[in-house]
Amino acid sequence: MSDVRELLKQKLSTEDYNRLTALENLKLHTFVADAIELTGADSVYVCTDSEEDRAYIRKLAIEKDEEIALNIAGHTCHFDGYYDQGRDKDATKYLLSAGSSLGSILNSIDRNKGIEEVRSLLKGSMAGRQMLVLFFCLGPVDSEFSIPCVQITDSPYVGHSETILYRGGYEQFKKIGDSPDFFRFMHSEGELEGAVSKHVDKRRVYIDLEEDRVFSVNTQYGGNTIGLKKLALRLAIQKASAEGWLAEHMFVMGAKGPGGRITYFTGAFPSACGKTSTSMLPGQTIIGDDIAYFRKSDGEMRTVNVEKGIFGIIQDVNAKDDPVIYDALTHPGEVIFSNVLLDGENRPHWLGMGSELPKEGVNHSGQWHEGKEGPDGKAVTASHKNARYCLNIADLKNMDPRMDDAEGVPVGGFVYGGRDSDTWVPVEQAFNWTEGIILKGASLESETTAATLGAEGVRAFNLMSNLDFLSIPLGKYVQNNLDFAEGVEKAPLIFSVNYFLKNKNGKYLNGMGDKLVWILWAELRVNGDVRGIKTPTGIIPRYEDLARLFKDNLGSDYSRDNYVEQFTFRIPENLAKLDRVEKIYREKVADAPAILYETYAEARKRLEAAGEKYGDNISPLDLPAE
Ligand code: SPV
Ligand code: MN
Repeated sequence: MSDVRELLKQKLSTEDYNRLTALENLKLHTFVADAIELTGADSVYVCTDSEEDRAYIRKLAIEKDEEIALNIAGHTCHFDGYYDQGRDKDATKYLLSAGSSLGSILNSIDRNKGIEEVRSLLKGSMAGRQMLVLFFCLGPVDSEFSIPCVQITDSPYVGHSETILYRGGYEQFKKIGDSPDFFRFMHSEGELEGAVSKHVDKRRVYIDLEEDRVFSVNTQYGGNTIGLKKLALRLAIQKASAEGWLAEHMFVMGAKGPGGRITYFTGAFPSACGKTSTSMLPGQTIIGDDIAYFRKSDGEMRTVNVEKGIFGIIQDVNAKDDPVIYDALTHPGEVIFSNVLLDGENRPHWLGMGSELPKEGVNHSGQWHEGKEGPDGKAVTASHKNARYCLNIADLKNMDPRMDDAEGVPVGGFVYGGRDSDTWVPVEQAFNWTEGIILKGASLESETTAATLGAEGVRAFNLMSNLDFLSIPLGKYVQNNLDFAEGVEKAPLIFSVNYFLKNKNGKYLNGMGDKLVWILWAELRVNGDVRGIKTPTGIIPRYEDLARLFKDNLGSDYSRDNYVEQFTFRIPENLAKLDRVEKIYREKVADAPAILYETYAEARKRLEAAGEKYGDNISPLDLPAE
């Protein structure tokens, strides 16, 4: 104890020392002292929840050229390196001790070897730099959901992003006293070239499940560095599994029903598949767009947004399709843009923003002009496909008033969706919780996107859209989801949605705005207001209910032909999908629960019987009423 205090006293200014030791937590002090010794930081800044401290981090980000001030007050732009534009799945690994295993799908490395490797990369990485120590809280503060976190980083951009994305946690740390129950994140961007990480080939994100801590080095991209985001989700999934709650890659939004009724939905979509825009549907309210925790209390399933801000994909955000975000991105307020195109007057531009793009400017590749090729010989688009914005949900006009409710909000429905060009209908309700978790969530597939490094457009299995973040064996995770409805009086209904369905000629069958109607139909279902039509795998809407919802909410006439084309049930594609996912479970998920195979077998029987009766493609008009 005295050694740790001694080192902190030597390295910290009196003020920073007093701030840190006002939190009387030995595990915390030891973590900071170890980081100082390891990284060789010159000085340490201990950030409290005060506005002055946040302002200091913002200023530092600009002074260090990690952010550029833009021409609207409060707006800045950050660039990540050319090869550092998404989550690096290959370099992200769990540190596992001999004898423990997470199954063959999850990426891991021997714990001792991994710690040694990542610590050697972190060694001396902050020489000549100031180390930032920041405190946050996952979930609302002073709540059963709260998880206090400490982030160490040498990147003011990472620190700044976190002050936007997470609730302050310095005061929360005062309340936990000497408790060891918090998450720790240590990040260094490593050696820089200009203002970007130089050695991305030595990028590492190592997750230590035994110690609830994560090391990240030689990278700046948010998904690899912002500890409280996907790094904490991995720790939270393990913690939730041990404690009997759920941590999910889900938005939380309020859908408005008749008479001003609000029904809360949570939804899981792989990155860049419409998750944020669903959480922001026009006329509805948002609680969160990315990560939700779930707990049960008094027979009710309740949820909170783990975050308080959005780190969203900017491509295709425009005044017509995403008016609420577009408004926030074009008015004064705190916004960090990343990997967009800046023109000569420091104005941000991005693909799909609804206006013509400049022919030249500065982007993640440096000076850019139309037709430019990157160092890898690939055409460089004006903005990167995974370019993002980071802002406070409180700055959006549609924030739900219960955003910070320490008790969470009751969950009416779960929604699972992916990029699926040929199988699922636009919306379908599962027959019950078990079928929903297995046939919808656990069977989710999606075509890959620019949110992760690597090839795009490849159909990939991604259960609950949470595969990238699972830190427990897959079968156990599915079982936890199945069990979670136990003791809940009215289990949420489970829906699948598909915004990406195409016809046989490759044309999208739906407009971007149609998702509002699917969610409002789900809202009516949760409240028992409309009847439906039975398919082999669930319940789909009747034409007349959709026609009314399209008219009332989008002012459009929804034709019966469109309905029939969109909701024609495709038997061979649905069977092929079951074959694909079942094969993955059989070959790669040793602990898959038996009920999963039983449910697949039942669904297959129903699909085959329907195929025999009606043929391969079944018009919804031929299917029986519920
Ligand atoms: C996602 O990719 O799912 C995101 C952004 O929400 S990241 O922080 O990269 O995970
Ligand atoms: Mn996400």
